[in-house]
Amino acid sequence: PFLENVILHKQFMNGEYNTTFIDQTPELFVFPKRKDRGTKMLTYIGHTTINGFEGMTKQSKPSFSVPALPKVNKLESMQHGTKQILDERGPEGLATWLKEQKEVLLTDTTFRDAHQSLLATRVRTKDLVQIAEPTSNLLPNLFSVEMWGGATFDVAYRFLKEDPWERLLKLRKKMPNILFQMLLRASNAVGYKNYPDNLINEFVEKSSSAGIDVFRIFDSLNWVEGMKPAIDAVRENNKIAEAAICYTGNILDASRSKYDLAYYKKIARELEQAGAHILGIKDMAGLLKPEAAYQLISTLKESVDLPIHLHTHDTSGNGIYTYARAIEAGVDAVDVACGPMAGLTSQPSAQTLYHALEGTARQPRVNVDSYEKLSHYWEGVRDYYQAFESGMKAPHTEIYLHEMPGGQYSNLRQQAKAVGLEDRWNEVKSMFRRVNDMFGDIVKVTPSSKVVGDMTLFMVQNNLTEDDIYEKGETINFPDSVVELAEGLLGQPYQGFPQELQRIILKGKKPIKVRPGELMDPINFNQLKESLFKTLDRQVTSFDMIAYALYPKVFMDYHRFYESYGDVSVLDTPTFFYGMNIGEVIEVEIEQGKTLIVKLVSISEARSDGTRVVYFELNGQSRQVVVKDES
Ligand code: 3PY
Ligand code: ZN
Repeated sequence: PFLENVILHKQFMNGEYNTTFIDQTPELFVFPKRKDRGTKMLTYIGHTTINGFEGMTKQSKPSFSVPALPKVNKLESMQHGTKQILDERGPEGLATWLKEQKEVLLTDTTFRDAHQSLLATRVRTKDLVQIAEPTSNLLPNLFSVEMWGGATFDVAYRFLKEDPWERLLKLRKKMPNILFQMLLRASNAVGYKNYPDNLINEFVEKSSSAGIDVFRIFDSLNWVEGMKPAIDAVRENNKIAEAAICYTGNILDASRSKYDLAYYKKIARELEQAGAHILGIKDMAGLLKPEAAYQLISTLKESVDLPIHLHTHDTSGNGIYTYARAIEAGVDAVDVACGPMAGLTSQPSAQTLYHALEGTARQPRVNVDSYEKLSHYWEGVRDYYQAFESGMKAPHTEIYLHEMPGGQYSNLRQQAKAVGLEDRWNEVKSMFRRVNDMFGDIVKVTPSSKVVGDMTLFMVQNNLTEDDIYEKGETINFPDSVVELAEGLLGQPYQGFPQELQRIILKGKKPIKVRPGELMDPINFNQLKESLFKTLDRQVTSFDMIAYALYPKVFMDYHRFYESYGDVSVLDTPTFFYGMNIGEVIEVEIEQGKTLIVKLVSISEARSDGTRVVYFELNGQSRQVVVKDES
């Protein structure tokens, strides 16, 4: 507990300490009393009931209907799928198999990008695990299930207070027949900056052994050099390297020639050379128009020998038509989501695509009735997360102007609101595009999209025009992420960063030209293990070490939360977000076969110290916890 106090201390975390820090910081010697599992859980429920869930407007728990789980056969009778093909034939064999299929194959993104793009990535492991076995049973012909990576890793620790590795392990057990796919931001892993190469290797190795089969690897600047370490790591682990090109601009617009067909063809060939098993086209903002999809896929099919996997977002409402044209051009697989989790900023609907392709030779070989059964479940689950809906109600064609990625739209809107720019949202959108042009028409996807977003808010908030930047730039302190991009710390943008702007932003600092990973010291995992062991006061897993190395503060906050409240992933989602209503009874399975019955009996008035006493019954016994009322 002492070391924990040290490492968690604000001054220590900010690096503001010297040799007198311990002597002059008495609170380091105050150790919290350890609480039992039941008390921790009741404290969480009490806290959430009184204070609400962080970042959500407090309200009493609405009544939700229980999401309908389809009745399906047992795990033993599950039909073999792509996972078995990979196990038998290896990644090259699997890629060959994919190319041989007449029907278009489907990746279902419901467990990852769909909720990342519609519900701020908030879907919890509990709601995924419940539907995992039915999904595996009902959809054995899927190419893959995208269920990890992107923002899910960070959000799990940061907001959901659960361990993403556990999500992976639990789902893998329940879904043994379908390939598991994740989104890997190449050298940025599942974070927002470049990491040392040995951390990328360790991440890929551990996620492979925990259950990931297909790694969709992309670089936020389409810089192939930055993708090579991740591609190599995936190949070394005998898994499938799906190297993706992020689709940017509009190949149909002759006046916008930076990202033309020749550009995509060249990168595709480089990725094939670099060892990709599958070529991914990642249309993260939904900019790929139907005719462009036809031309792009036709060209790439002629240019490389790899199967091609297309990902889009349905923001404009054109998603199905885009897929239909890509399928005509011979695309091998496309990404869809289960109906109630599809459309708008998410992927196009699986069922809609199925019906759209009726009468064609390439209609996917999935059972559409099965998809409808799963839909009943997802309709119910989506209600749980209504507080995280973006508010977008209709197809949004303005995407073709501002080009914000699907997952960023609602996020940036929230950020804008947080800094008082809610009423200037239209201005923010057009500034986003202006910043894109100032940055030389840049690929925008995490994390480069975040940099464009940071610069956009910075300019709108400070009422800066593009001219102001060039005229007064010397006196402006730009956001850190903008400086890092200009410095080359996210890699090299195609055709370079505009020099004049780079000079203004860097103020004399020299940009780097090499891969940032080459300049970083490798992580010393032995040392990290030792120091984490002392801090956490428990066995340290490789999973903990990777998470800490990726984002130390987020991981330590999660650890501290866990110490106070225990494992909250066992709670049902309404209770997790809203707490309980007086008189309500819930069941909580804290481990297999061990269920607690919790009743919220009453809550006292706030006392003079600002705390309230929350009275529960736990398995029929009276229990009370004290909670600070933060209102
Ligand atoms: C992510 O990196 O999380 C994305 O989904 C990018 O599109
Ligand atoms: Zn996406």
